[in-house]
Amino acid sequence: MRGRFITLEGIEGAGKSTAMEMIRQHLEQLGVDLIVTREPGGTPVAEKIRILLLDKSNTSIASDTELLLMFAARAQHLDELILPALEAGQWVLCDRFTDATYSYQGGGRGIDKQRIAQLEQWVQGELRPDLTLLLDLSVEQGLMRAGRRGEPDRFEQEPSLFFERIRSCYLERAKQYPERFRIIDASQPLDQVQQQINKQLDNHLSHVS
Ligand code: Z5A
Repeated sequence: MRGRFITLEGIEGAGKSTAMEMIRQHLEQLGVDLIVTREPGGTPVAEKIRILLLDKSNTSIASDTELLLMFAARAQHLDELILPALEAGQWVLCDRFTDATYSYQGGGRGIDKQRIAQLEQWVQGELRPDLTLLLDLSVEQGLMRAGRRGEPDRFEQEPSLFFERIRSCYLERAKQYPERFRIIDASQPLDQVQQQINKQLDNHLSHVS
């Protein structure tokens, strides 16, 4: 049986890295054979593309270049890691996926969503996540948390309006695809965020088995 594909999304400072670890622990305790990965990245070549994308000295990257690099990294990631794992029956937990492209390059940079949809179809075919956990909180709170982490990367240097557009786009997508999106209130203290996430994972598992 094909494995399940779970993605985690949210604006800067939403707590994805923290949540990834909680999810990994919870699923492994339940006996799930799990691979944990991230985008952009996840394979040696895709990680090199990630470095290009996050390097804040690359001030002249055009929006279309950014979009194509995201999908180039994704094509490699799918070919080398995600698809073989799913086909082998493993579950894949991925820190960001194509909803981030719709939200950052579509919502944030203003690229036409139809163009993103064409690339999505080309690179992924019919593959979509089975479950997407969206960590949602205000931009103000997210940027305050992210600010505690030191040097900002190329995206983190953007103004708060950029992240407002990204958050709106994520929330629109959650409305558009209610069958796979679950919104987690990430403004809550960590133990409550963990409870919300575990509840959604248990619910998802109960429908799989
Ligand atoms: N990007 C894109 O544009 N298009 C795409 O298609 C894709 C990506 C796939 C890299 O992503 C960049 O790529 C990203 C979007 C773009 N933009 N940037 N930058 P990334 O996921 O690697 O980068 P990130 O958003 O900065 O994620 P992060 O570093 O993993 O941060 P986070 O997961 O949102 O937060 P965190 O490190 O877990 O938590 C931040 C701080 O808050 C930390 O001190 C925690 O201890 C604290 N925290 C977390 N949760 C809580 C709660 N509940 N209460 C209090 N404090 C908390």
